Amino acid sequence: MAERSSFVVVANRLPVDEVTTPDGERQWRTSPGGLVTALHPVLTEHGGTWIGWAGGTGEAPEPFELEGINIHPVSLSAEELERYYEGQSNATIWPLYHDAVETPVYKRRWREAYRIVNQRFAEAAAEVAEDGATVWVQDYQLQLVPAMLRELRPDLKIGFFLHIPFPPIELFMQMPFRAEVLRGLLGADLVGFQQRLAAQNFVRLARHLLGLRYEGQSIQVDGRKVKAGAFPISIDTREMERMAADPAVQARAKQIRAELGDPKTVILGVDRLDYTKGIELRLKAFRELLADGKLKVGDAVMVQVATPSRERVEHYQTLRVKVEREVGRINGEFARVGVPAVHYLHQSYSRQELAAMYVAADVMMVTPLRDGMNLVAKEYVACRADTGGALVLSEFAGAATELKQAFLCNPHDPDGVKDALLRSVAAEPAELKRRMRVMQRHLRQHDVAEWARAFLDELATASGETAETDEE
Ligand code: ADQ
Repeated sequence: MAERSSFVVVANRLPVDEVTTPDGERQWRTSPGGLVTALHPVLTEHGGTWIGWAGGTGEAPEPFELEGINIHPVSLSAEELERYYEGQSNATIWPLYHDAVETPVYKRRWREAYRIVNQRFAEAAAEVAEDGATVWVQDYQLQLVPAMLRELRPDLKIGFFLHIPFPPIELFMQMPFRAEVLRGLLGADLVGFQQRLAAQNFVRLARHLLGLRYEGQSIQVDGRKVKAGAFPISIDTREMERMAADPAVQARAKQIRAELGDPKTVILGVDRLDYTKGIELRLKAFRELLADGKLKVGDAVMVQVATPSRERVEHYQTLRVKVEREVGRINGEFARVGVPAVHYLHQSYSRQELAAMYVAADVMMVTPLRDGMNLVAKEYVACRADTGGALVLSEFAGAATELKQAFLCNPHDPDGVKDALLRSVAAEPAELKRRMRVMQRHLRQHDVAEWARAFLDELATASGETAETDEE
């Protein structure tokens, strides 16, 4: 019998990795990440449980406790991994919710697997939640869970947070099982989004698709009130600042610059290798500036970290080929022996190494075509306590709503991207300092702990039942 908890987090992935110790023993470790950092205090205070997939297929490991958190693994078969995760989550919902920048693929068998797996997560939550517990469901892989869980356990307070954008009505309406997904989300008492516009898309959709009434951000459904709201996620700002100030990280940053040949301008990109991140367009902008003679190899160097991601999904395989072709083309045309124009790193790094790269970079390019938030942009700003460095940021990243002092650009306009990059390269140190300071102040106030607190406070006050049952 699993431990029962008054606070339960339900997310596709558990915040743990299985590692092999030097003496060959298999052990669980918490994996570093903003969500676990933010929720750790709440989870340990309440003897909380985290429900999720542990990685790997077949039978799930038994529940266990790690650093004060009850870990409750959920199983996925190889077929479910392919259909629920790679298929429905990452080849249907992910592209659709990101403005269909890649064509979403719709398959009946993927939807069926998504339902089955969502039901399994809901049942796990129903099993571990105490009477009247708070359950916080995370992200696009689990949108049916709130309603499934409410059906099993009407006594619970259920929150849902979507980490990715929520599309406008016209796009959402493409999805074959659209009403089921919307009803799934409406099972929650509070549905949180990164952006105010996303919350608006959601309430309008509820009226358009299901004829539900709303007032402000509050939807009337089955005699209940469902609140929608914007809760922009953030980072552990202090921790990031501390890491960047660490003498070992500072020394490593100097070493990185030296290894790059001490160029005038180091331009950095750090992204999961994902078609939403605008990696190709950034490379193209850099190539055109080299071709125009506005930037010179040796003076300027680009480092693109592209973290391996979703490698079995076709969209991602095609993207990798395109990005690697573009890197090859740029180096082929512009590099000299021993002086590449672009350093391309298809690898994962430790938090420290990433911080050293941020410290080493003069310009950070974050140019997604669409992004829920984009934490890389916030991490870069937090790492630049020296107030050097410039952030070039797409208007289509959620982060642009907050980081207004970045060099903002429209990623669909190549000339606009080139212009923002050139302006950031040419900016005076005093101007960069002024911009950085304002953004840093913002991130100190709005860190990930504040994000979690704001959501959970709002959920605690969500009233649930209402007297009216006035659906149209
Ligand atoms: P992601 O699309 O994964 O997140 P992002 O917010 O940038 O995008 O987060 C990526 C994280 O991975 C960052 O913390 C970054 O430091 C880390 N990372 C990237 N490359 C790495 C590498 N090579 N090695 C080690 N770490 C690396 C989704 C949404 C975003 C939203 C977040 C959180 O798509 O819009 O901001 O969730 O809600």
